[in-house]
Amino acid sequence: MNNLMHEAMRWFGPGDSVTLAAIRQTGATAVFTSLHEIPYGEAWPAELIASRRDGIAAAGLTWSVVESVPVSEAIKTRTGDFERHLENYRLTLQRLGAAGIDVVVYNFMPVLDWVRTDLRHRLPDGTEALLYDPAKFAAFDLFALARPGAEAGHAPAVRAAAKIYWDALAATGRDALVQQTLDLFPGVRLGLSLDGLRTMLARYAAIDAARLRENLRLFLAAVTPTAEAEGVRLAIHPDDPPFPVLGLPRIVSTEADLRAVLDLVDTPANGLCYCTGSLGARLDNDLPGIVRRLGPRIHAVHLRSVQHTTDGVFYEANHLEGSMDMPAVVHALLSEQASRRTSARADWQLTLRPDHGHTMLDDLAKPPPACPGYSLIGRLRGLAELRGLQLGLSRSLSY
Ligand code: DNO
Repeated sequence: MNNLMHEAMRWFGPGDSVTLAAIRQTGATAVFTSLHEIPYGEAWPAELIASRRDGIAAAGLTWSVVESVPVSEAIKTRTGDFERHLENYRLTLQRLGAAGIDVVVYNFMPVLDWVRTDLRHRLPDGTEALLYDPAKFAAFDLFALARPGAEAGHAPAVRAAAKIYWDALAATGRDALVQQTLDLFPGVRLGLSLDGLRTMLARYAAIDAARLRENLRLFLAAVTPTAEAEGVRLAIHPDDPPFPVLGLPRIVSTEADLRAVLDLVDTPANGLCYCTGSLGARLDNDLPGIVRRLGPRIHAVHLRSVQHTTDGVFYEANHLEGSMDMPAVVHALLSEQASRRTSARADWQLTLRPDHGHTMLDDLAKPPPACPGYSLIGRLRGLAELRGLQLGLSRSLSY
């Protein structure tokens, strides 16, 4: 029986230097994409959804997962235009459902999506990886942003290392660190300045984790009935990295957090994007165990590994290497999928995508990809390895 998970690649839309034709050649059958051109908070026009879907189909691929319909800062903070944005979110879900696109990824990370400090960390094999160094991030926080109260967020040893690093950096190095940190918003460049970031952070002054979770509950209560009515499943993406940054609360970092999110509105339409790269940046997350325990609510899958080194540093490893056990994760996902199939669930089929990949081979000489981590060849390597892993496991386990 062929019970493999479907394979997808992320695609950043018509402006992505990685074309649909190239994605087709990787053997993926689907894409995860978004209408990146629509500003956060606005409703997605039905015609644009349909024409993007049809363009993808014309390339021989399926738009199976929307990544993402972003949740605006107004909704996360329940300020300003949030009611209009909620109405627009419902409209977008309705239109996606009507267009037959039924999984929607989103995240509830305040202000920043993911954070890294090095976008071109050279590994011994000559490839380049994304890396997070807490000392460099602390230098950004303490000395560039000069955020009041920043000291409390970094351990003394990290603060000391941050000072040494910052003092040794020339002005150009400092500018580069600041620019890169501000720019790291996947899919969109918000063009933020340090002052712009300070203003955004200020909106969270009165929002702690409990309050943010309540805002998430109110968001879910407002949109899941529409999702359910339209046959759309929502999939929250975990925090990346899975711990508080810049004094902002993070509420989707651990298994207990994931369970709490599912309990906020206890319906299958309220589900998870299971991202091993994000969750794996905490060594205390039991990745295969999360699939075994929360599997039925997983609606989208991102597979990637991180390698932890010393002092809280981690970098993105090859997909089957690093600090996590990818075979155990794929095994758990295949079992989850098999049990869905035998229970005749309509949504039994999972779709995975390799998340990020190293910059390697010819891609090293090309302009940077649409989004750091998303050059083609490294992801192709990841996908090919994951394909072999799934096929081998599914044959030997007779799934
Ligand atoms: C990074 C991605 C995230 C993800 C968003 C979902 O590569 O996994 O940017 O798309 O957090 O909203």
